[in-house]
Amino acid sequence: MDSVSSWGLTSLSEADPEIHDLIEREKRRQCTGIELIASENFTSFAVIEALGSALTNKYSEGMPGNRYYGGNEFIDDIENLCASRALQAFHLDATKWGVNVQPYSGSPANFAAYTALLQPHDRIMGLDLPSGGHLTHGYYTSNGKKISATSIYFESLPYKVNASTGYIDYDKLEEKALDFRPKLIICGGSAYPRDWDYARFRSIADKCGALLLCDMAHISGLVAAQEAANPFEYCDVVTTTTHKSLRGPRAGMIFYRKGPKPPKKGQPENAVYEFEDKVNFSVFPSLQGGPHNHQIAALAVALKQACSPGFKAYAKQVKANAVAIGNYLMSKGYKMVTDGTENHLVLWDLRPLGLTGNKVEKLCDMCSITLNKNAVFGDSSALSPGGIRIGAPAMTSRGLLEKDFEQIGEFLHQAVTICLKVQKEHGKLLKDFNKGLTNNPDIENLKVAVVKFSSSFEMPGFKVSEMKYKD
Ligand code: DSN
Repeated sequence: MDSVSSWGLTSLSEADPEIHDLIEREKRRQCTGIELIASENFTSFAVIEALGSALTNKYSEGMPGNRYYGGNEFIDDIENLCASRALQAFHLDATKWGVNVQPYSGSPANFAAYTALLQPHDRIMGLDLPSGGHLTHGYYTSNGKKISATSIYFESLPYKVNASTGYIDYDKLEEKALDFRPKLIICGGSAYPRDWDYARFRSIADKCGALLLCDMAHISGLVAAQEAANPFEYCDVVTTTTHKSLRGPRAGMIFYRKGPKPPKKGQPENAVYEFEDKVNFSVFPSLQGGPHNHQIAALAVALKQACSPGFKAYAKQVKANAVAIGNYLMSKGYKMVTDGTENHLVLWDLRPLGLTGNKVEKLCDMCSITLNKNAVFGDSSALSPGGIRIGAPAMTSRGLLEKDFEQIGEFLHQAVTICLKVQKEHGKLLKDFNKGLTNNPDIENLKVAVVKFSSSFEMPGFKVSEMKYKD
């Protein structure tokens, strides 16, 4: 065998220069670009340090104090600390709420929650993907192709946004729910720029005897900072990823009610919530194996940070920045879905310009602006969505304020202007449009301006001075 020091103690740059180099290139991309993907963020050095720790070595199936392997005394402490910080970060009373911090990420958390709450083929209703919902809320295509396992194993009927306002059509949801009688209603989405009327969801769920689950993944940082309506007030179960506006590692959590149920007609006296065992059993052994303890420790770190006054100020600024960029773009005459935002993102409807999300995403990528094409309600083709989604969490983590987001709005205005010019000169077909992108001086000039702008801001998570590629 090789000596331990030769295989086990060499640095990444020595052990695997290829991967090290690619990581360094990615770090440069992150520092020099403008990151606007609404589900992304830049986490802290402390979180990254915990992620890259010896905790990755340990197996610990089961729950703290009740594991299938030995050697878990510190792992138990870490998981218990993480869970108690999770309750604290979301202002929850430990006698009324519990949390499982083992889900690997958001989609596994959602499937575990459904497995805990539902039987195969039970009915679910979530916001349709083209309306801003998420795949794991029961997505299938309009021609019936079941895309998400949540529509393969459960019977799903989506609700939608109102086509002219872009807001959730609560009246239609109620009408559909009363006919369909779902066992579970899911609120929360991935591209919805408005807050959620949880009281209305609860009332609809109660009318049809459904449980109410909120997937707060996108807005969990805002919820923790009390900068968004509180889903815990009305929902039975709340799931989340932890790497979006919460700014933690990639992981997931499932919160569930516990303790006595409030008295209700037709319910036995002293009834208690029975989610705890079901959720824990569903995460392990039903769906997952060993928890990712490095993620759980990193999440504990992020949750500690989320309890700080600085995080509250951050969440406020995320919202202010999203409003600032939305207003700037609307002042240029562009159409934002719902005419603005109440959270961390804006959804830009490009259809009035005759552009597609694909084209704008591609051109922005070439200018070091990272965002994603996104369906806008009423799109005729799912393959060619008519909008782009713009999120504020990541760049706000780099310290940007409203005026900086107005500058980003100006860059986007320039990008769209170039797109229109290329389309006019080369044609609408993607293959013709693409020809106009190569060696295009407008794109090159915009990229230079974007890189100069972005490089002037601080970067959390790693030291720019230690990067291999600095420009
Ligand atoms: N991929 C995430 C998003 O972009 O919204 C959701 O899982």
